Amino acid sequence: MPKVSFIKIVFFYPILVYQNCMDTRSADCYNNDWSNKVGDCAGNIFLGPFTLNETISRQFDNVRGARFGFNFTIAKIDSWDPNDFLIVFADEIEIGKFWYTPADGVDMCYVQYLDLFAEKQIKFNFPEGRSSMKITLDGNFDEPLSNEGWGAKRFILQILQPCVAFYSDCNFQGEVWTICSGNQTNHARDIPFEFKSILIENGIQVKMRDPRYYGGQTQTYTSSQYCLSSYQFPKYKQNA
Ligand SMILES: [Ca+2]
Ligand SMILES: [Ca+2]
Ligand SMILES: [Ca+2]
Repeated sequence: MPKVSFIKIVFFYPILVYQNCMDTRSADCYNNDWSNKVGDCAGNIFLGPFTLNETISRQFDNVRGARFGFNFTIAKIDSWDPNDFLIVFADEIEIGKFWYTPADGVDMCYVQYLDLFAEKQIKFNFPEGRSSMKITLDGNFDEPLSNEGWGAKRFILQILQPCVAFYSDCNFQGEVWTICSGNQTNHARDIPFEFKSILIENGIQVKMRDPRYYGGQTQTYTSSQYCLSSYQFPKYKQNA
């Protein structure tokens, strides 16, 4: 057995984190985390309508990535105004802003003003040090629901550039050290502390070996490790 230590991570991506309310009348559109308000536009259900400065949001925990994709279908109900928009946030970061013109849409439902469903695909970078995000849809209309409203459905969250997070304490606590797809060669040379827990998304393999641990055998982890007994690399050497 060669006397080397290494960490090697095999990333498979994109990783699907979440999808919800995908079909015309999906049962999971009802009473989910975004909103318990469900509208129906000519048989197509959606979350909403919401208006003025109402928001809907959902918290995602234990997600690690440097880059994400968020897709959803926006519904614009009963508006032909040029000054109304919807902003999408990931935590405090604005990741999308959507405006429509008075000519967008056709009247399909509710009162006689224009309605529209449109798919949106957002790709965005996210700070590597975070392990959760709150996605918020913030609708900006200046008139009440009797006049206009926003809705949304077909939510998909994917990790486009996944990361693995190593922690100095059990249960993902303490200091954090991150390796992301695309940067592992640079980062794996300087391991800063003993690992007590590792956050690993589905589909990622983390391989570690050190002559002093587990008889020098390679350990392969394919799911999160909540409390490792001990794994402190003295120094990194390139995989032999
Ligand atoms: Ca209006
Ligand atoms: Ca309408
Ligand atoms: Ca308006």
